[in-house]
Amino acid sequence: MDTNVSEFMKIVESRNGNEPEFLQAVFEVAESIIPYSEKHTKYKLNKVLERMAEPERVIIFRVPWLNDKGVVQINRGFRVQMNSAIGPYKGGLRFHPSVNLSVLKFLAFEQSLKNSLTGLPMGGGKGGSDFDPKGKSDNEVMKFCQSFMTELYRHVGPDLDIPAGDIGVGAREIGFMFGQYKRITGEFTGVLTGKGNEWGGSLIRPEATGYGVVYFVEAMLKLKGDSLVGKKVVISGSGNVAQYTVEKCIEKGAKVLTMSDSEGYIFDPEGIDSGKLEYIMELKNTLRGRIKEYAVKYGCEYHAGKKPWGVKCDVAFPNATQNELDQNDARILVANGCICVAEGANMPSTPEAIHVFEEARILYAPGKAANAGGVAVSGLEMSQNSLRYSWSRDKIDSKLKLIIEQIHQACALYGREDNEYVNYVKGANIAGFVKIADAMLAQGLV
Ligand code: NDP
Ligand code: 2IT
Repeated sequence: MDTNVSEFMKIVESRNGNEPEFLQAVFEVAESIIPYSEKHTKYKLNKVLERMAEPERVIIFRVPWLNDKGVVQINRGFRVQMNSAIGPYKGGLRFHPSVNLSVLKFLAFEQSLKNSLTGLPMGGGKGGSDFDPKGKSDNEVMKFCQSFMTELYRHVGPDLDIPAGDIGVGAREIGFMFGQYKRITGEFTGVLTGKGNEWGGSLIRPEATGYGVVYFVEAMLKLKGDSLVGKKVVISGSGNVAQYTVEKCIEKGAKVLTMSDSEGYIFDPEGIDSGKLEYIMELKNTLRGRIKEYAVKYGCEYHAGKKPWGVKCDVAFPNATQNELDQNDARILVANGCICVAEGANMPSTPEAIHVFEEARILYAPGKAANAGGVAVSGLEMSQNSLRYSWSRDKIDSKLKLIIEQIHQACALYGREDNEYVNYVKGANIAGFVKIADAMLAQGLV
């Protein structure tokens, strides 16, 4: 390891020793930024990366609520306000039993760089709770969301901090939280994104992350004179991001072979078509069922407790969660001829897996670049709320496509290592960093 990087990491580790996910995210960025700061010494002298690795503010709070049996439940709520150099804090809320400070700090750190890459004026934040919406009634989810917002409302606002969805937080949860915010403050404002279309939401926001990751892959393949037509695609997850990745892949002429959830994956050698996708959307979003039910309905393979990375493919989309694709999975993908990996999820590939992709020189797009479409359309939702107006589907989709293409160009600019190879990790980290760093330098020590 570069000695400057290890010196830097020693300091970060001494302050955050018990936060493995956060340290992993910071290390991945430090590997790109420390060598860059050695050449651009204003960043080094002013300790910009050290400052970025310390959240501006962390809020942790109790969330008490009553379940349907009248039994008292206690969860922990969080909001990490990471960086506001280029705009108000912006980023999703995650409701999942695995949520803790380390996970949310890694997500908020990544979010700051991702939001910078979009070119929109958004700082970085992330929040959530260890609450598990799975198996809860709508009434229980509403009670939890109301209690959560009863504390969170004092820390957020349309010019201060604008949360959105993430794992376990979709249209239903955003609705309940928006209603409670409005009731407490008496204001109808754009305090959350991912709202319903009838009450201030943006068209294309549900689709944006999935569509965006496919647009990013198209841009990478185009640089190689290739396209998605006829490509075999393997996808993990079956939530919001996975569903709209499938939809766009089908539209682009690719064949989607797998989807998964935390219990296993389905392998459909015929390909998931739009009719089957409609069934998955109903199954996951309305019935809140499990992906194995797809295998029963369509008579295909289901692999319990397994991940889909052993299925031979051209393009892989890890779209479920962090560290879901390890070194061994990466080796199998490469050995099976995979030419492109694009992360719909945040940090799904372990550092060792990333090194396998880099050594094999396949196309590899890190989450902060590839999945920025979701927060980009959240930014467009904020603009529409400020204008008190709403734009058409086509207008937003073309803005989304343009933003993704610009992120791809910025990655190619900073990440080109020779004529043939673009290191998208380095490109995304430096392009995201420079804009925030310059704003921090301009604003002084705050
Ligand atoms: P959803 O809650 O809609 O779906 C999550 C999916 O991932 C489900 O299929 C879920 O399976 C699976 N999953 C969750 N946790 C685990 C786990 N520990 N192990 C295996 N599978 C798991 O979330 P999203 O689709 O919104 O988010 C997916 C990823 O995309 C996350 O990393 C998120 O941070 C990232 N992302 C989301 C954006 C958005 O706009 N929503 C934007 C950018 C990135 P199960 O149902 O069994 O839990
Ligand atoms: O990880 C992410 O970019 C998101 N969950 C979306 C954040 C947002 O504010 O739309």
